[in-house]
Amino acid sequence: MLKIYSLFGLILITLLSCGSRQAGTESGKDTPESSIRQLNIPEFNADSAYTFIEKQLSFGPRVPNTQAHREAGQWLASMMDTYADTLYLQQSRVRAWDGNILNIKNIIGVFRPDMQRRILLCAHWDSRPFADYDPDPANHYTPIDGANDGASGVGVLLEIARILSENEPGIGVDIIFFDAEDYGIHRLEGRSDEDTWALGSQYWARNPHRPDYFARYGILLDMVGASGATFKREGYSMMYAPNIVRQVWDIARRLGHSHMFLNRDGGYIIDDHYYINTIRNIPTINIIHQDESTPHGFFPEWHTTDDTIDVIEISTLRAVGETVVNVIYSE
Ligand code: AHN
Ligand code: ZN
Repeated sequence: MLKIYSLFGLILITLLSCGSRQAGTESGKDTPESSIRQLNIPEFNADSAYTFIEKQLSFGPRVPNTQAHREAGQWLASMMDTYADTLYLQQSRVRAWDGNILNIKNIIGVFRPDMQRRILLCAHWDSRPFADYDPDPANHYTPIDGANDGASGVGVLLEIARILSENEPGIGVDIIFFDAEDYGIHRLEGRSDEDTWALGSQYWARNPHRPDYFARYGILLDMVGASGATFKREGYSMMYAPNIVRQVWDIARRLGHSHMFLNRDGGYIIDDHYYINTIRNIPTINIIHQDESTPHGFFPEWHTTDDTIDVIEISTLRAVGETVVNVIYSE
């Protein structure tokens, strides 16, 4: 049924693009090749992405081993199940830095499993158990909503999953929502143990959903929804996947988003993409909001109780979503 629907969509797109080419000829206009191709790129609905963020927040902070986390995980899996051709749920237990054993669930949607050529898109779906950068010390062990830090990337990717279900891509696409990215060591522990972060992606990188899994490249979205967001060329992305950074930033520029996708080098961030690069050898970039004016280098509300829906701006979601959709449908 899904295949028939996709084929119908393809025919419809072909008819539409023929129609517009004729219109251009009739009016005597010389329609450039690029704008004909542009017509075939589906529209990213940023309002829909915003609604997906609100829904994630409605469960409460998505901290591993809590009821809100279980319920949010079930909802995300059911959404992915309606959009993807194949759903994989990867459940495991991992040991966190504080000794807690976390029940984690990576949620994986596969689009066009028939295709050998694939790309990987990912974000983390958990939220941080402690607001350790909150200006009020009373909040330093309070879980956060993670509207931008977590939910924004997932919201954009759920909207992209919806688009993929209605517009068959020319390449296989895998969307992974990683768990337990943000359970990293508390700031007040006074030591930086980098492997305490990104536990879900570390698990997946060592145990991919298919043993022989490979993708040509990957894109991680982290903190992609705040007002005034700026995305610099992140260090490990440039180390492992410089051509992908250039390709994505170039598409963003052509779409008019150069005020967000800056041609400047940012810092090196240990994040889910680090383990995909180093353990699975899939060149993967991180589109992540970096801000030099804050003490930690991220958006001002990072790891505070103020990372709520109020920090989210539709135009940021649109810029990132449009860019990734264009990357997918240019393949
Ligand atoms: C480190 O602070 C080592 N990594 C930050 C990765 C992160 C946290 N992304 C979102 N929250
Ligand atoms: Zn975080």
